[in-house]
Amino acid sequence: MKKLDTTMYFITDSTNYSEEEFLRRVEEACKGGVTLLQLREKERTTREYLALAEKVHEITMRYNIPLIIDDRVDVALAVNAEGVHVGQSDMPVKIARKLMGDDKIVGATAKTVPQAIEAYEQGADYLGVGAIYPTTTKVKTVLTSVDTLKEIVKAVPIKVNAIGGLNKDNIHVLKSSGIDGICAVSAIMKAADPCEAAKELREAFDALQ
Ligand code: TZP
Ligand code: MG
Repeated sequence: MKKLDTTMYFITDSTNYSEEEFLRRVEEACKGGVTLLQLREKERTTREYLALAEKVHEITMRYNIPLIIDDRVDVALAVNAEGVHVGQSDMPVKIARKLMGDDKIVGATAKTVPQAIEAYEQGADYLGVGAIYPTTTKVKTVLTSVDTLKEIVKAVPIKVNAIGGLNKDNIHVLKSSGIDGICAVSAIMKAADPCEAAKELREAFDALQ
């Protein structure tokens, strides 16, 4: 059975960290109650992505947290990660699903209801919807309104997470949106204490339910 709990979805960004510090932060976040972790690397060569993915997977497996690889089905398969996440310019969900098989997690980015329905119909297990707020993380994205997020939640039967600029002090706008969880990069990655930050974010999300 596929284990999929998207409640506290931590997406990593190794920019500006030594590998040692990056891995330490990843492990601290794992201790703080992250339920799903995505390795997201935009600048690395395939070989570097692979090497880092292996190291991150060693950590996530110890904490029983599924590892999702951003963009790269080949890297996900090579390290036997638990899943892959594809955006609108990446491998289509249908092909990612075919390559990954039914036992793996396939997640997709959706910014509109039609994109959400298409991703669901092609076999996505969850959707990341946003950006809800402007973000400082390097990403090509536009803002998605909370109203659109709510429409997406109603339109598809799979898990839906909000993403983009989210932190413990601003997620109240997501109350009653029906989402399954939140995705965060900076709020955890750049925190003085990533373990505490993950815990606090999770508590703030749980308090909305
Ligand atoms: N997709 C939409 S916003 C975003 C991605 C990958 C980045 C979210 O990063 P942060 O730091 O949590 O705003
Ligand atoms: Mg992508």
